[in-house]
Amino acid sequence: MSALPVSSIRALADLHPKPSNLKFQYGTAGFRTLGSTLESVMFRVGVLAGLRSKKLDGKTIGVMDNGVKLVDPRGEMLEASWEGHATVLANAADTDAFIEAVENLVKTMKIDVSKPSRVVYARDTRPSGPQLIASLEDGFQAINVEARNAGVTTTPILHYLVRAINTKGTKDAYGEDSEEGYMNKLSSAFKKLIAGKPASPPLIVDCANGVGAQAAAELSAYLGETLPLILHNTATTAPGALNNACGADFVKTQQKPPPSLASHLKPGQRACSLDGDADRLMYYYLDERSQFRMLDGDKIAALVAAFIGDLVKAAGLDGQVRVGIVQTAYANGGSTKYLSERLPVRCVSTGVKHLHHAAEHYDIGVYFEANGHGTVLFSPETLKKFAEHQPSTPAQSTAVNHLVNLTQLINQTVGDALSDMLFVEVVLAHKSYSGFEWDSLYVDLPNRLVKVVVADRNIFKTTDAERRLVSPPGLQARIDELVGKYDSGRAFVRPSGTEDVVRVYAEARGKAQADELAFRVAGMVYDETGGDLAQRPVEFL
Ligand code: 16G
Repeated sequence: MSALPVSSIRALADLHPKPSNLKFQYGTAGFRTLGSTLESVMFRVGVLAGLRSKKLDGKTIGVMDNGVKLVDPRGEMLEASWEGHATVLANAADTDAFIEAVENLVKTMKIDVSKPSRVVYARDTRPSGPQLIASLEDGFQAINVEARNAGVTTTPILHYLVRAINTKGTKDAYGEDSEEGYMNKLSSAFKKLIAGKPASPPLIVDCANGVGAQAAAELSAYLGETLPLILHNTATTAPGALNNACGADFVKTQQKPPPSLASHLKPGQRACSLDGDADRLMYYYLDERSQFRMLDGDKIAALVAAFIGDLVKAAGLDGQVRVGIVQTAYANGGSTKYLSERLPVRCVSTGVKHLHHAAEHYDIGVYFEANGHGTVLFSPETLKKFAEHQPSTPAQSTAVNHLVNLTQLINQTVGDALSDMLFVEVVLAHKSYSGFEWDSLYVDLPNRLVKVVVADRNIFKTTDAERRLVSPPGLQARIDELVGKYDSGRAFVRPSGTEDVVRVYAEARGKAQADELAFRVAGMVYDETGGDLAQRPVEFL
């Protein structure tokens, strides 16, 4: 077993010292902090990615600079146990401490450092990208990683690439390992799925001034006339434009379209917003009275899950292929009711990794967060069933073909706004739905999300997929008592995984009641932390 190249690690680590006043944490979506403070983290992630690859016998690992995320060989998010290792490495105070942490990791994880290590990495369009990538590349160099630069691309495309690289030439080959391969795979599946359907009117796509703009433009060229896309907010190089008054998060939290679309959106026309890194999707339209109607992750789940369920039945696979849904506590009660009357539904903690893992337990697992992040997973056995199924009628044969094409259309590695957008368009075309019919599948309960700035969010501990508090003691009972007074009332409190705040969600039969419930619970949360009522720092999302 050869040894760690300590002197090379030392020389390069010295170039990327950790700022002494900062503490980093590999959280729900990687390391998230300002790009300007991430240089040392990038370097260390480069080393860590190399070690992870060595541990997995030279399989290719992905690294995305955006939030700094690692991607495991099947294109999934980094295995949870390694999040802790990432945090330890990132927080080592100086070069000596870092080398010691690396040596510890190698020892405890029994990593054979003589194994090869391979990484594919990409960045988004933010100006901090090139400098961060240079630090990452130093990390690769420090332990001799065979690194492939995938350039500027979206997070979901990087996830796709990782899986494509690792499955190349095997029976599980996922697609050609290039951005063109991704575009080809999605667009050709889309064309097969909508063959014979009337042409769709153009779709407005708000690209959040992020990297999705580039990918959407490329995809649009592959789709041609089959789906005319009108791209907006494509200013990827304008400083400060990313997600500013546009993008999926803006639409979801403000419950209105980006102001930049105001003069373009006509009543009835479909529009959607990607988020900055193109892993979340929100649809919306203006009704005949020009009222904004939002079709969020819950509505997407309802639309696509029912479609898949119907195809499975039509294919004659009912009873053999189990379709299930995974949501979080943020799913609107209206959607949960609608879905659970049709299919099994599970609720898990917030964060894609929780949804993804739960979805793997179904033959076909549909998962979406209300915020528009989600996808569909087909188990390997299900793919085999599709391949071996002997349809007894032409209708069954068509349905199986559609299912197979869906497995090609859907990015099964992670939520992918562009892939999800194509999927939605397929279902709308098959059902001849406009936004209105889609929206009418169920009615959302009015809801309100509030965030509370507290002294220490760590005193808030939850159970039951974050739906109930176990700490601070007694608070949940008081919330329950209050919620009981509201018609269709529901509320929960959880500490954010990405910000130093506690979030309060409430829903009720009427809008005023949902607002009131959210504020009263937020007040309880704030009082609990011993705040001054007069200066209660409650902000709205
Ligand atoms: C991250 C998660 C997202 C989750 C959000 C919750 C991933 C890739 N992203 O953005 O799924 O909804 O955090 O944020 O896992 P919060 O904990 O601050 O409410």
